[in-house]
Amino acid sequence: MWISFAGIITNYKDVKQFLVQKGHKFRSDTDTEIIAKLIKHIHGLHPNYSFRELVEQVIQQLEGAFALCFKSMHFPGEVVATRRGSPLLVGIKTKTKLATDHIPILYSKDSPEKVELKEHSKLKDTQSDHRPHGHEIPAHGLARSQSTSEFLPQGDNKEVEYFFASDASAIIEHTDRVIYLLDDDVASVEKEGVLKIHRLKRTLEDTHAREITTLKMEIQQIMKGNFSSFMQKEIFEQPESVVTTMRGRINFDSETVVLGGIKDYIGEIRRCRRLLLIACGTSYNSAIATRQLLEELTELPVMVDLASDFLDRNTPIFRDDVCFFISQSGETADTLMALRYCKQRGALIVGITNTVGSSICRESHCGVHINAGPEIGVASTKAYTSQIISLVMFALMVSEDRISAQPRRSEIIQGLRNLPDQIKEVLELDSKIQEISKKVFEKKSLLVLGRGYNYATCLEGALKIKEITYMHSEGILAGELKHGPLALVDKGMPIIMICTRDNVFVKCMNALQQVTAREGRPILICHKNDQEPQKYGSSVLEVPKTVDCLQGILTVIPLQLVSYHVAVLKGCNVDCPRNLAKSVTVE
Ligand code: UD2
Ligand code: MG
Repeated sequence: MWISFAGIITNYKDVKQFLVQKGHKFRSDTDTEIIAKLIKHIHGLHPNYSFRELVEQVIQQLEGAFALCFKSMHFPGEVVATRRGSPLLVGIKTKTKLATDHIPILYSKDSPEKVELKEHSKLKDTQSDHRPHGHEIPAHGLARSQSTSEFLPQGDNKEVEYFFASDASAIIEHTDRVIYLLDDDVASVEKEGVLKIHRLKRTLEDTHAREITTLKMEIQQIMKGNFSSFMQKEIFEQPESVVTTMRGRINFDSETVVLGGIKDYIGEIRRCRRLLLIACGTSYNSAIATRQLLEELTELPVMVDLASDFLDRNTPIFRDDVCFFISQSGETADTLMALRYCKQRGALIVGITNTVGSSICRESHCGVHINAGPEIGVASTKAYTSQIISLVMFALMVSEDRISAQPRRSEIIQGLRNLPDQIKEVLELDSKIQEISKKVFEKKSLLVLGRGYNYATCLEGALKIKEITYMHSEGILAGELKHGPLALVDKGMPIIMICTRDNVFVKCMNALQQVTAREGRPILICHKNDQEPQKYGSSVLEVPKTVDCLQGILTVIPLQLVSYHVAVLKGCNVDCPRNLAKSVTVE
């Protein structure tokens, strides 16, 4: 059995417990393995089930958000794929034209009843093992052969290839024709290469067919070009990606900002009780990066939460709350579950996503597409800077009618205008950063210190380093040094410290002196030509000065590059860090 899996199975413990009771042995602690063992278990009980029926049984037992693709030596030449809450598409490649641009949905009317895991003795009594196979009723009442055979390519060359992926960019080099599957669709490729899409139940809003879409994506746009990895390419794309995030939304001359996806809700947002920003990982860091500005310009209380912790706490949510859900893919399972929790309680749901048509986009009341372009590297880089810009634009839009905020707004808008050129300048530090990376890549650990607007950069820099270099790294708030972390500091401990001229500069210098007093020799990220902090650093990375609330965009890029170079020096796979892509093989 071969399974490719993305997502999260929330009832994994229960299913595993059941399977252990039934005598199954587990080799790993992954949710993928329980899926493989579960299908094996059901196959053992019902050897007559088709591959597709087995998968239908399996997904009825699973809770959570997932995309799954199955192959088995018991069913050679067949593939079954399905999704719920996570994206999945089928790419179709043929030599000749397809006869149709739709594939009808088949309803598995006579499918076996759901296997009861708890009292599985019952399931032996069900009729299902003896029922005739394949009572599939197409939506329009057509006979099965009639409707599905239309799907085959025309002409003599009936050769057809299928690709299963969660993102079109993974298959665009092979074909530009795809079908986007919906939740609980089960797609199966059977003998003779016929593709069928089944659903267990017919629902009212169902469309009875899935359209074959032709992608218009530019191949160059998503291929690596001259870069060695997608992550490197995406770091270097940032002068352009920040522009596409702002395009059509900011008028730099009239100093106005309009987010088309939010403008109708702005009145409601201004009247709300508080703003909540909920996300995971890098997206969470973008919320930390913009919280202070949101508080300043909206004058509302702003809560920032990690989605998993938010859910663990059963946080009270009110109808007059405005909840932001930030996610590059728009499919992050915890964030999506937090969204549903808040939506149920009547809050206004705002999505900040990079993926048009994603679950978060669809389930939110309104939102902003960050328009950073496809991000393929697993470690997020350009999406982070575009998320920050999107939230900054939101703050600017909400505060448009506050006269007292005009000078501040104007300063920020001009800062945004200059940002692309300043990012280019930061990227020129690349070879210097490569040299610095050579000094730290064999170390065990790397601390990243800063405070104020740069605190988010510390968190995000440390996350990048952990994620792709497997080195221990911690983002530490400089104000917390004396409450514990200072004990880590000595002359052997690698430290990066961010110290730019803003309202916490003096406090930062203070922390810097505490570090050097313990013989720490930090690598400094500071403003160009700023002598004062530089004398305390072992090496210095100078970045251009911008408005305090945008400075984090310029200070995070050197850390993205540090993580990239350290990963390359250590021989790590930059685009696919270990443990973070979920795919296992079970016999
Ligand atoms: C829209 C078009 C853009 C261009 C522009 C012209 C799309 C996707 N965007 O961009 O191509 O034509 O108008 O003015 O067609 N939304 C959510 N949740 C999210 C993100 C977005 O509900 O997480 C909604 C949003 O409220 C809006 C729609 O999706 O109704 C498009 O959002 P957008 O940010 O792409 O909107 P806009 O006006 O910048
Ligand atoms: Mg929506």
